[in-house]
Amino acid sequence: MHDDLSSDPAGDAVGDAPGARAVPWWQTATGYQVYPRSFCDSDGDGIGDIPGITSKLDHLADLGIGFIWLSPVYASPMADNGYDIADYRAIAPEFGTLDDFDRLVAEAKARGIGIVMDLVVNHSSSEHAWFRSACQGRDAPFHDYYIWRDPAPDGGPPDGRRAAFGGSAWSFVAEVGQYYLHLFSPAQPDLNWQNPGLRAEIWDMMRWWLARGIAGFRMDVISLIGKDVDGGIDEEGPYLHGFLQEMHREVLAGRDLVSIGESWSVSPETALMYCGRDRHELDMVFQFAHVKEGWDPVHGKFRPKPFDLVAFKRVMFDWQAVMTNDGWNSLFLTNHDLPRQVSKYGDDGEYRVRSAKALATLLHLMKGTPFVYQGEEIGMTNATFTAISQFRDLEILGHHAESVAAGMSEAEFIAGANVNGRDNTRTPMQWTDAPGAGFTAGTPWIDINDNHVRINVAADRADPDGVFAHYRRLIALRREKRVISHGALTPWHEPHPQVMVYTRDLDGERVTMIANVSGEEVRFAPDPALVAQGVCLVHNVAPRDAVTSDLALAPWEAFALLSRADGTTPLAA
Ligand code: TEU
Repeated sequence: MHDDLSSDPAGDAVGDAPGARAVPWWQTATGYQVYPRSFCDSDGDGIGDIPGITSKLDHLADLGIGFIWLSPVYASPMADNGYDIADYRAIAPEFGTLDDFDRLVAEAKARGIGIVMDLVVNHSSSEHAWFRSACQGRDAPFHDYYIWRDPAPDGGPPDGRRAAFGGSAWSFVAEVGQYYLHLFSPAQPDLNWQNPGLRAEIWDMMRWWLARGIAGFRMDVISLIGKDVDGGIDEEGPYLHGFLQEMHREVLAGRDLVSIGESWSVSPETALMYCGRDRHELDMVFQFAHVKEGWDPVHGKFRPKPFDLVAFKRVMFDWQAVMTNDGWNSLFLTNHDLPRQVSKYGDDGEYRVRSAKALATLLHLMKGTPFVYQGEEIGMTNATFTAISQFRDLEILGHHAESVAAGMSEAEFIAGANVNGRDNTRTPMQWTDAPGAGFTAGTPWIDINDNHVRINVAADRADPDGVFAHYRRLIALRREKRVISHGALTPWHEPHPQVMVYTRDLDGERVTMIANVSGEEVRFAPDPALVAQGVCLVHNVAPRDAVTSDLALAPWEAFALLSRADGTTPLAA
């Protein structure tokens, strides 16, 4: 949290450089998201598990990350791969045991890596004991832990709310004679945050995980918890910030941890309400404005829009501007709900390696905490499924039925799912070129990408110019150079349709980042104020020791130059 100035996710304080202002550890650390089902299967059942994660910690320690965001590992019927929790204090048997979890925390800590748990508390699973009880009748002990409303006069749902994964957001329970609210799927009933007993249970559960030594929480769809059901406001409702402040008082305050809220509705106007210094709520939010730029405004994600660099820059730079003096940005292009970034924003063909590095460079040198999604560090690509039977995601399957019923062709839907669908990042991690990709000795729960014979951790790490080596460099730069973690960001050449440019300045040092975000060579004349001599910090084509007034940028070329503010070479880089 902001008020804690210690500096190590694993809990053993590491001092800052003498004279430097102490900063929270998560401001110089890079996060890494593990999607347990698809990371590493230690027992051959085709499903990744916790011992599998522990066995790969050296890979992550070599990468240099500071913490793992662990997608849910709790007991769950897995309707939404664990984002439907049946018991908040138990581990799903297919993922392992609490002992396995404690071992993961300890082994990670020994490598300076913290474990950040996914907190999914807008809703539980319909198999949670609370919900089973709640369905027994209006007087049942946990009935009020969920959101119930009477049928409309015609017996139908109380209102027209649609669920994120298709269909009405209300389902009827005959024993109760009422509908319950589920903003995602019927298997994910929304919890009633108005009930103080429910909130107390959640605070207690969070403290229970913190006592096991975790480093913080990523909070699933947290901007939905303050909803005003009858007022029809779900996102960023009137109770949201009161609940987050209560959470801070009850659980987060005074502890050395990181808190990251997921919000699909947060805007530059509301961002500081979550993570402003004086708010005492969260450390940062995941925002999705740049993601939604890639969706059709009417038909949504399954009818993708071509990438528009100018719009992308506008979103990213707006968010940088809002957090100039307060709050903190999260930086990511992908996660388990999004396509692979090299396929979505880069070129997963001829320039796969180079464009993967360019995207990493332009993202990781901004101000904020970067997140790497498993496989991104070797440039893994989207899946290319050809039949609906290959998909596993309930969002894709739910919308398939609705879209086809609304007249979209099967082929168009599958093409859209291959561009923007959630299964793209859920195909198994590609460790080796072996059958099973080093992920499993059994039959994987979802098809492995055929390109694992070429694209895999063993091959990429054996290459000194591989994607992994580039990420490793970027992650080390953030830890080591204060101008990268904390320097002020200035955007340049915002209307340029192919090139992204920004500078970072701190204490007389300047980093200039220039990236050609296209597969063509670009002749580019930087603003005279950018012309400088310097030391190349990172590059993906050839080192450069200057920004000249006339640059010929190779396709997807990206580099960063460290200079003094007056444009001369620093004495020591
Ligand atoms: O995602 C929130 C969310 O809103 C997404 O489901 C989003 O709507 C979709 O991906 C884009 O169309 C979180 C989790 O990250 C996701 O995996 C869960 O399915 C969801 O919450 C429900 O818990």
